[in-house]
Order: sequence, then C-alpha cells, then structure tokens
Amino acid sequence: MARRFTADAITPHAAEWDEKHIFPRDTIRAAAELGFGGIYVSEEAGGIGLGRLEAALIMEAMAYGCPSTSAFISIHNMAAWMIDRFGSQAVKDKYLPSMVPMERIGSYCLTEAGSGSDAAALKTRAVREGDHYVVTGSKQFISGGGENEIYVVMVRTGDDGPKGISCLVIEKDMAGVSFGAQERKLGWHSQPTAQVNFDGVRVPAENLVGGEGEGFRIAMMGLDGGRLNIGACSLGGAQRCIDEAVAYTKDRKQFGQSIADFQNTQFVLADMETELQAARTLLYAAAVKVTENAPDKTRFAAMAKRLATDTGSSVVDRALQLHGGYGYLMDYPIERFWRDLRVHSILEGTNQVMRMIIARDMLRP
Ligand code: FAD
Ligand code: 2MC
Repeated sequence: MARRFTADAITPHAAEWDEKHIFPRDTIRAAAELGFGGIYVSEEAGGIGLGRLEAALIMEAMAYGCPSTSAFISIHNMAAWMIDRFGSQAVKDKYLPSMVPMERIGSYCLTEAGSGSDAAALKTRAVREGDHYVVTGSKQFISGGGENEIYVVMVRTGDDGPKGISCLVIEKDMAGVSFGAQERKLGWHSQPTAQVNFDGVRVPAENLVGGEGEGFRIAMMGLDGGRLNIGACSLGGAQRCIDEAVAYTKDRKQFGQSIADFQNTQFVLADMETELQAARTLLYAAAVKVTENAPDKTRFAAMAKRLATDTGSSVVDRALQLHGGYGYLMDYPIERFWRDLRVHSILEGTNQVMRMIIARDMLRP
C-alpha cells in the first residue's frame, strides 16, 4: 500500500516540491488517511499499532519517492508515539485524535544552539507556577518549525544533566511561541526547518509527558525508533538510485556499447546492491529488537542508523557517478537524493554519536 501510495502521490511530484520548496501538506494528510500518521501509535489511541519493522518498510517505501517527505512523517510518528507511550490519558485525549490523522502535525524539539550532540546539556527552562509551567528558551533546527501545530519539547525542570529534563507538549498558538526564519538547506526542501522560541509560554501542567525528570529517557526512546526510520529513508532513497542507475546504464551508450556492458559498471552495481542489502538486513533486525524491547535495542538501532545512512549516501554517490554529467543535473533525480540523504548522517544523532552509543554499550562493565 505504501509503495502504491508513493508511486501515485509522491514520486510524480517530488522534484517540484524540492525545486520550489513546497511543503506538501495535502499529500501528508493523504498518507495519514492510510494510517501513516500513527504507525506505531496504539490502536486504542487511534493509531494502526504496527511494529517498528512495518514502520521501517513504510518509511523505506515512501523515501523511494521523496526521502525528505518520508522523514518528515517519521518525525511526526516519533512525537505521537512519545505522547501515546508516556502521556497521561488526559494528554493523549487532548492531542492524539487530531495528530493521528495529521490534522495537527507534531515536531520533536531536543536540539538547541548550544547543545546538539550533547543533548543533555539543554537549557530551555520550565518553571512550575501553580498548574502551569512557564517555559523560556529556544530550540534549533526544528523540523516542521513554524508550520506544525504541536511541539513535543524537552525542557529543564531540574538540575543540570539528563535527570533534570522533562517532556512537555506545547502548541504553536500558545502566547509566547515564535519562530525563526526558515533555514536555507542543501536538501530536505519539501519540509520546513526553523528555530522555535519560547518566551514565558504558560503551558498547562497536564501537558507533561511522563514524570518530571523522565524527559531525557523518553526523548532517547523516541530516537531509538526515529533512527531506524531515518535509516529506512536512506535505504529507500538509495534503492531508487540503484534502479535509476540500472536503467540508465543499460540505455546510455559510449564506445559503441551500453555502459552497463563495462565490467567496471557491473562491479560498481554489484557492490551497491550487496552493501545496501547488508545495511537493510541489519536495519530490519534492529527494528524487530526495538519492537520487542530487547536489551540491546539501542545499540542495534544506532548500528543500523549508522550503516544504513552512510551506505545509502555512498550508494547514491556511486549512482550519480554512473550517470556521468547527467547525474549532476536536476533533469535526473539522483542529485536530489544525494542532497536529501546527506543530512541523515547528521541528524537524529550524528554518525559519530552512533559510534559512541555502540562502543559505550560494548565496553560497559
Ligand atoms: P555538533 O554536536 O556541534 O557536532 C559537530 C561535529 O562534532 C559533528 O561531526 C559531531 O559528530 C562531532 N562531535 C560532537 N560530539 C562528539 C563526540 N563526543 N565525539 C566525536 N565527535 C563528536 N533536532 C531536533 O531536536 N529536532 C528536529 O526536528 C531536528 N531536525 C533537524 C533537521 C535538519 C535539517 C538538521 C540539519 C538538523 C536537525 N536537528 C533536529 C538537529 C540535529 O539533530 C543536530 O544537528 C545533530 O544532533 C548534531 O548537532 P549539532 O548540529 O549541534 O552538531
Ligand atoms: N533508551 C532509554 N534510556 C536511555 C537511552 C535510550 N535509548 N539512551 C540514554 N538513556 C538514559 C541512560 O540510561 C541514562 O539514564 P541512567 O543514568 O538512569 O542510566 C540517561 O538516559 C542519560 O544517558 P547517558 O548517560 O548516555 O547521557 P549522555 O549525556 O552521556 O549521552 C547521548 C547521551 C550522547 C547518547 C545523547 O545525548 C544523544 O543521543 N545525543 C545525540 C542527540 C540527538 O540524537 N539529537 C537528535 C535530535 S532529533 C533530530 O535530529 C530530528 C531530525 C528529529
């Protein structure tokens, strides 16, 4: 179903969304009609209650048309899942009925200007005043920033470090919420990215997700799934570029023969296929571990994200090379995938941070 939806509603438009920086809200809503706004949100809360492997398959399928749009939907799913998994009944009832159909879209707000990789150093502060929290601070690089209606925000309610962090749902229209200018990016043009500012925003205390001090753990558990999905977006994008490269090299002639007949071309294609399948296999295995809440799920999610995103970019780069000069032109889709996939090695935890997570777990006493 996801593949059919992609072929009909995403692939034909993705180049235009990229070129004109169009945020395809209607297409995103149409994806939600298929259940993709709450893929691993429980059925009781209106989601479709699938596992992480199924989520990865859906993200991979949609990324075949547009990695940027697929990743955007993934981030919304991560935010919705955090509310469903850790929120009180009141907060779930307040937000999920409109989030699952993506009438209101969710952003995930962890990063700040001074705390990217070192996420637990965040400074946005929430001070309890009666039955409200008063929130002041600023979040950087927020996907959906300025467009989305719901912001799942990690804030400091206690001391320095991870244990002083809590998770609050903040609405776009609350007084004191404002946005920076849209960032001008190398890729991910079909979705907005902006700074989100909070200036004394009064947030009802019932909007707390989980208990005070639990926000960092909740944020990291959200990312276990988010990282799988970002990896899956790289797999889907890279698969598209392999398919494009196979078709192009069969068609393009030089020295009186198809360039696919050169052994170099064949060996490059063979390596692209082998490496992508290896990354895919690890990612699917990691997804099953996250679904099953296996003790080594975080390490596997980190390994899968690292491998799928680096391999995806390397595959797309080789597909571009096989297209020669035409690969560099916007007339062919490869350069868009090259740009879109590049950021997957940076966001949702850089691939250096992924290595930190993996090695820490390996070396744990
Ligand atoms: P830094 O942390 O400053 O890192 C700079 C370099 O130093 C990197 O290469 C990094 O790997 C390396 N480095 C840092 N620490 C170490 C270490 N201990 N060991 C080795 N190397 C290290 N964030 C959100 O919260 N929500 C979003 O929706 C969101 N969307 C984004 C969308 C886009 C398009 C982009 C570009 C970013 C987005 N981010 C979002 C932020 C993203 O998660 C961060 O950019 C990322 O985590 C890295 O943080 P940083 O940019 O501050 O880099
Ligand atoms: N699941 C559950 N708990 C976790 C966890 C996970 N995946 N990861 C960490 N924790 C717990 C951990 O167990 C610890 O609790 P306790 O002391 O009770 O054991 C607590 O959280 C603190 O963890 P650490 O001691 O590992 O914290 P530290 O500050 O050393 O490092 C690090 C954490 C580097 C892994 C984290 O800061 C990180 O992932 N940084 C990258 C930031 C990032 O991924 N940003 C993405 C933003 S979103 C985005 O880009 C989008 C596009 C949406």
